[in-house]
Amino acid sequence: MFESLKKKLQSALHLISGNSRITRGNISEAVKNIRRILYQSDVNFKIAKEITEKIEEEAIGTEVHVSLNPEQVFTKIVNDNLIQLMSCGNHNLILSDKTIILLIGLQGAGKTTFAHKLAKYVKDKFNKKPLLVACDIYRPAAIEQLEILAKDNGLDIFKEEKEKNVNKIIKDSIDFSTKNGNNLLIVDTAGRQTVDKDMMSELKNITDNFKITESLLVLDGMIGQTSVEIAKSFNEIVNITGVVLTKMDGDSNGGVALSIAKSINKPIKLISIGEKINDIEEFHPDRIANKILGKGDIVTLVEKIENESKRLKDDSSYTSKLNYIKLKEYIESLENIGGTKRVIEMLPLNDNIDENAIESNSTHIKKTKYIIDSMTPNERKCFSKLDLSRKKRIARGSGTKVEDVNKTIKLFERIADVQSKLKGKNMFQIINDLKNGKL
Ligand SMILES: Nc1nc2c(ncn2[C@@H]2O[C@H](COP(=O)(O)OP(=O)(O)O)[C@@H](O)[C@H]2O)c(=O)[nH]1
Ligand SMILES: [Mg+2]
Repeated sequence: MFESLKKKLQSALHLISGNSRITRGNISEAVKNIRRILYQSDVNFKIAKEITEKIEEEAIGTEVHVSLNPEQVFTKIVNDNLIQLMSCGNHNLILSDKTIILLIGLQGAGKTTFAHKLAKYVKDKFNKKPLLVACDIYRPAAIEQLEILAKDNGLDIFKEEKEKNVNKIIKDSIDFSTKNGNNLLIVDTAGRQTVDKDMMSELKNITDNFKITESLLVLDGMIGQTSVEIAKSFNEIVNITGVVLTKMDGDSNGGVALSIAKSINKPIKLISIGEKINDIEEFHPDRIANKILGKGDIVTLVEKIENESKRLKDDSSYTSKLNYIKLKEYIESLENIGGTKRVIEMLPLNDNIDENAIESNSTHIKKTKYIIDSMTPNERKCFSKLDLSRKKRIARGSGTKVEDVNKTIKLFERIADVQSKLKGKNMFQIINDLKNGKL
């Protein structure tokens, strides 16, 4: 996420390094660069001009304390301004006793996929019992798509395949939710290829007739500034309460995330970062600014890890010694968090990351799972030493090579070593200690 924006901005900020003071001269070039980078990233001309003027003005007026270097001070000014740019009202989801969330947007924006992620998110985080309501009645496959994804993820769904009146479906779904004990409705509406009158009047009709808690506009983060125009059109007809940006895992240049709030005066509430059910993140302007400026997003990482530790039921077993069963569970947790690459993205690493090393690491981690699956129950519990003949058998069974098995053993030993040094703490406790400043 934001990879190219991040790289470019960091090099602009480096222009300040080596100077003992911030002066009009040395910041003007950096600011010019930042403005150019923002244009290239699809930030609207006027917004880019305003924010960079503000950054320049603040930087010139800043006295640099002797213990800080000008680059740090300048980075802080850019950081504060990015946060301000993305901030707009309440970024949290509004929930009530009987919440109705309407998902609107063009076809292909990611509404249906997002509906499930949102349902899982409110279920896990707020203990809600969501009901997915199928209101895309025009595409025959749309209801089926919603239904399959709901079934895969154990989510409740309401559909009326023959009904052609969307308001009637919503009314019936509300009645059904009362009987079924659902306290949050997620209404998946029909999109069109472009903004058109029929779609808008259908949406207006819904918002006129029901007490909608949140009307969330789902926008494809890959389509750049066009999304601002789309957002404006939707906002004129339906008073949207927030924005969801999807496909933020792709090569999006980040401009929409930076400028949509200022363009339409509505907050981004959530973002979608992939096609899997857990690929959903809250939108916190400060965390995003940190990410863009290469300071990582430790808070989101810790939250994801905490969710994972909740998911693993037998938490107490984690305090005991490492074995291969636990190693496999760690790996699965890592995958749920988003995989090695995403975890590294969330860490505050300033240096350029070696993409090839991450790739080979990820491949090995996948192999490790197959290798552990091919072990006998006793081997998994580390009750038997892995001699060459056992290694050969495991490699054959997992479709890997003996050297891969050796790599897995090394990985196991490294983790076990770190754990013993940290007095038998598991990785969740280590992260928690880090968060609480205990390590
Ligand atoms: N990579 C990626 N693909 C996504 C994301 N969200 C949705 N998609 C894909 O985008 C396509 C359209 O999504 P869909 O939910 O059917 O869009 P809808 O027409 O608005 O309901 C599907 O192929 C999804 O798998 C995302 O965050 N990342
Ligand atoms: Mg859909």
